[in-house]
Amino acid sequence: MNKILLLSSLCVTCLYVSIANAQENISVNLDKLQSAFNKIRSEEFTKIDEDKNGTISIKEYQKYLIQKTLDGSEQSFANMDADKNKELTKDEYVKFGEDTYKKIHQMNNPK
Ligand SMILES: [Ca+2]
Ligand SMILES: [Ca+2]
Repeated sequence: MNKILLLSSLCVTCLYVSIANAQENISVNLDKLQSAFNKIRSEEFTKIDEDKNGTISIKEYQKYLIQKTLDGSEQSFANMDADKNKELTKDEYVKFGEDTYKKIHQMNNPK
């Protein structure tokens, strides 16, 4: 009986240690993620600040967003253009919406 109790308490201790290690790892990974994100934002700021005066004007910000939107539109257009003929048919356009909806639904309802 004592052996069972000792074994049980060892298992519980192992479980607590595992959880503590997992939480520490998550915390470390979040710190790394935050650090990487800050680096990206900092580099992005430097890119947006075209005249290099240390601040972003509304014009600089709008120009950056327009370019980013244009770049993104090329990628989303290519994703929708199933036969890659540089034209979207109504079917391609509608089907892409259906496929996207199905993917989102599957992600939110994993089996
Ligand atoms: Ca500026
Ligand atoms: Ca097409």
